[in-house]
Amino acid sequence: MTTNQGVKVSEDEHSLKAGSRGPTLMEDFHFREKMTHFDHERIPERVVHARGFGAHGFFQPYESMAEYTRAGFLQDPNVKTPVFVRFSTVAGSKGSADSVRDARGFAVKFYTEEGNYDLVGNNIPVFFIQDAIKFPDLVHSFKPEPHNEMPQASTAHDTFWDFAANNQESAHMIMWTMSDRAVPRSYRMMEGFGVHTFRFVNEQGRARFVKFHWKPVLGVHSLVFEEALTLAGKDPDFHRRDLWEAIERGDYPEYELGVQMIDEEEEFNFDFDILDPTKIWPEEVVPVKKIGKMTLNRNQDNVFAETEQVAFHPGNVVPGIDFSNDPLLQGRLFSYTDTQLIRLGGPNFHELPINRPVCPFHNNQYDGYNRMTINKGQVAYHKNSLQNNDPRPATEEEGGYVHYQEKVEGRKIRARSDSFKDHFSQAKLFWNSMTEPEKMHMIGAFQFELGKVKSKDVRQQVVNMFSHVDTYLAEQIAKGVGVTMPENAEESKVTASSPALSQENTAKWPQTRKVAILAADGVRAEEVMEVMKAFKSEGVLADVVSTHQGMLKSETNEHVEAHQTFLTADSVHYDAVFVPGGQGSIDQLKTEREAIDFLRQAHKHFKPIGFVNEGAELAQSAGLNDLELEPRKVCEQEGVVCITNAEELTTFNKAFIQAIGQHRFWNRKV
Ligand code: HDE
Repeated sequence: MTTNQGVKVSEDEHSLKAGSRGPTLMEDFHFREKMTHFDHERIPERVVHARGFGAHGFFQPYESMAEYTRAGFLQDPNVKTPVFVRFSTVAGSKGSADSVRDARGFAVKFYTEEGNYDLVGNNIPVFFIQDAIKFPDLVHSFKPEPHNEMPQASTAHDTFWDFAANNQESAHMIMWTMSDRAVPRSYRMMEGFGVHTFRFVNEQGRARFVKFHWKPVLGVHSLVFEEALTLAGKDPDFHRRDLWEAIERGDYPEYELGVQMIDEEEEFNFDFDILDPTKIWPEEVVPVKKIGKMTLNRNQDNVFAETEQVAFHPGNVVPGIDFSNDPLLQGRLFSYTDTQLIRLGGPNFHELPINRPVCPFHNNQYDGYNRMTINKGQVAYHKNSLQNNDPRPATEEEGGYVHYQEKVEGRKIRARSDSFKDHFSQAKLFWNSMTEPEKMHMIGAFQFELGKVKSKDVRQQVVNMFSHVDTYLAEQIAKGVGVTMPENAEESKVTASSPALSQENTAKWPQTRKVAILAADGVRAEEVMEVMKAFKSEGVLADVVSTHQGMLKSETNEHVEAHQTFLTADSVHYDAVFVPGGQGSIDQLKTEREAIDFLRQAHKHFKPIGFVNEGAELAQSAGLNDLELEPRKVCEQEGVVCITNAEELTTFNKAFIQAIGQHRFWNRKV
């Protein structure tokens, strides 16, 4: 151990004192240095997206995209580009819970050979507002209210909904934030979207409009809201833990990069404005072309140095990727550097290890707080003769970034295009695309969020607003929050739907799902072992949860290890529950309230449940049978897999693992 000056430290337990019971001495430079550094350990948290977590990985294209873009990292399927991803919530402070209802940030930094490219997206493809000048207002409305700083990490309060009702361009995004998308099961099971329209520009200078998508290989899956609320208390780190552990295990999260492209000539061929960030390009109208895959395969070494100090900026682009005139994007191009200046204390944050490009970089920018580069030489200006005009700009052929020469003309005016004025058609498209259970979740979300709003007038305004989207939805919200439907309410006439918007149409896999095995002394060991073996071969994870940790004694005196207890684990930590047989085990579990609650909750949250032999008796004690007296009635319910004869365990394993892959059984009556 040394001081920051490199002097070896001989003692780090006691400050220097005048006598062992005397006062501390000013000359204790080691104490002063240690304490001063500690006093300055915090930097301002991000004004939005404060709570986040990152991981390293790489991106590899499937094929050359030369026809569409000259971006170097999209040319050669053999080239792997390193990436750093930071996932985040938006509204909460740095110490808030992971599982709250919110949009999630999905920001990717590609360290390309041509410089850093940042795709700073969200898990929702649209945004609340259409013009960046309204961003401070939006954020002030959803952050805790200024007079009492409540509530934390939640839009369930008056000011947010007051903003929504008085800025109705937010309608579409609110539909998404009230949907299951806002309570993801895992960062590994979320889509990502660039949101804005960007441009791809190829070698010949031809441009196309482009939107970016990340599609998780594991599919898109969510928590139920009650689970998210419980997790906020039981495990505020739920999402970061899930990501960290998956990478540690070698279950590397993968996301395919997709692009939607529109030719410049087709810009006006749609019934929405393609520059409007409150609109999607429905995938059924403009297909998503999958062009590559990102794999996250390395956890960060130090969260502060990486997650906290990483500085994203939508303006970090490389040749071949350019901007559009989306007024939200244009404003973001200013905001990100500006915020880093205050957050990271000066203009040299690009020199921090996590932000440094992997290619060489040089220019005439000098000095400033925390300058790390030691620039050499006499000259710091362009053009010069003293240094042979070095560094000099690169030509386009040499890879110099040349902005796309879009022709622009117009009067200076503070206004929004009329083509941005339809706020309800795509909100309705989203509603039409949901399955019944998804719609029910949304109604519940609206009733919860708006139910927390104290102003009846604001609640009424919101119902009036959503009556322009869908009558049934608005009626249900009105009913839940004690206001009335407006007279002459007129819902959107849109009847189309976009199946790609429903999570029910997503990929479904059992891999990396977590199962709780409920057991106690007397459990039938071979059932546990055999099922666990089958889980392992399918990449399903399992913990034995019991009344105590350590070894359980099985029916036949073998040992089964309990990894968790009913105190350390909760059903919300798991995707499924398995109850093996063994009369002794079941008889004991029947008397344990926590075991009963565990099972009841998993059932209520629509999770797959497996019972083997006597295991099903626990369902009876948990009341899963709708007060039916027949214990095996539960086995007829959706997503409940049972077996009576231990001989048939292979059949059980197959059916149960398939059910685990289904994620949830929304049509189960609970
Ligand atoms: Fe951001 N946003 N944003 N944003 N944003 C920030 O930059 C801003 C918007 C997004 O993990 C800030 O470094 C404005 C849309 C992510 O570090 C700030 C507007 C989308 C992250 C900022 C938007 C995003 C941020 C705060 C409206 C989805 C976290 C701290 C014009 C496409 C990045 C920071 C990370 C962070 C400004 C709207 C995504 C203040 C002005 C739309 C993922 O600069």
